[in-house]
Amino acid sequence: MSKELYASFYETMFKIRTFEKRIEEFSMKGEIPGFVHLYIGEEAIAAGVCANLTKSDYIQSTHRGHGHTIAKGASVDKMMAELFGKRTGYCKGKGGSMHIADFSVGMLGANGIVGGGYTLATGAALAEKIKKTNNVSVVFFGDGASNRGTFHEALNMAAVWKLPIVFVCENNEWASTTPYLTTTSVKDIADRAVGYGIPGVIVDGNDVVKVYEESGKAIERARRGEGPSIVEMKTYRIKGHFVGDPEMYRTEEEVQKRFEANDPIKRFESKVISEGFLSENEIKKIQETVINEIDAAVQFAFDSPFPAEYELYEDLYVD
Ligand SMILES: Cc1ncc(C[n+]2csc(CCOP(=O)(O)OP(=O)(O)O)c2C)c(N)n1
Repeated sequence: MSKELYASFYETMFKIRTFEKRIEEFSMKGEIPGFVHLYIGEEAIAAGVCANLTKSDYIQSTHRGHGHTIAKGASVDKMMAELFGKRTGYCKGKGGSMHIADFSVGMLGANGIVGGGYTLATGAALAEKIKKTNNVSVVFFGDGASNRGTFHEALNMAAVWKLPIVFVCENNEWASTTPYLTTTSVKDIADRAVGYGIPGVIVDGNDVVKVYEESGKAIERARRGEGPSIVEMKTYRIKGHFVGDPEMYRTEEEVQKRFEANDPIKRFESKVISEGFLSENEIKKIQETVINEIDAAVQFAFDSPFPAEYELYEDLYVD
């Protein structure tokens, strides 16, 4: 563990948080079209996992994908423009929050289909195995998504062929309005690994260092050709399922209590200060740089044009 690594964890988590807060603000004002699912409170997972990856490794994301995309190194300018529906965005403003991809940094895509990512990520891992690279593929998924059939199909194939893939579960205890224990057969989703003869580990998903270390072991195992693992990150969904969710199914007190006890950024901040890795001043500097970067992204989105009407049917098919 080095000062640089700790600073980069902090920067990534703070960038995700700042991005999400701006998106929430504009979405509430009705300036962002379409559904938006926020990653606030889960930043340590994307930051810790992606710190183990290079640009030639792949990730496959979910409907709650902004954090993964930022942590993998995508442009916040193009993300912001996409969310605002502008022509300079990743999908020329025609895809929105759940369709952002950037192959240049190994980000294969967010996915509006719950459980839609497993088989794509498994395919990417198979391709890397056939090409004999040592790249790995990581698929993020929620507790709700672990009950889809695609989860089990992809796990079985990845285990049988020892593919270089890691299944990272973000167990935030909620699948939309449903508490996961009412719909999931096991308390720990990592236990499902036993059925496929692969390792399954449970990690405090709000501790970025633990996330980094434990996902790192699974990623290195996959890189060595020893096959897939499930890494279950225990976390909690702080915001509504989507921006605007009335959240009739839980109390504000419950959410506040969980956030105060477990905010991954606050926890990491106290750790790095008390252990002497970063000073308060250094943290402030990181915050200022990040806020400027996100402000510039918002400005970029504001200044960019909407796509023209004639572009509506473009980019639907390849030649
Ligand atoms: C196949 C499919 N079924 C249902 C939905 C509607 N839906 C969107 S998100 C969601 C809940 C997903 O929960 P989870 O996988 O735990 O992820 P989280 O939202 O908690 O990050 C549902 C049911 C969908 N998008 N796709």
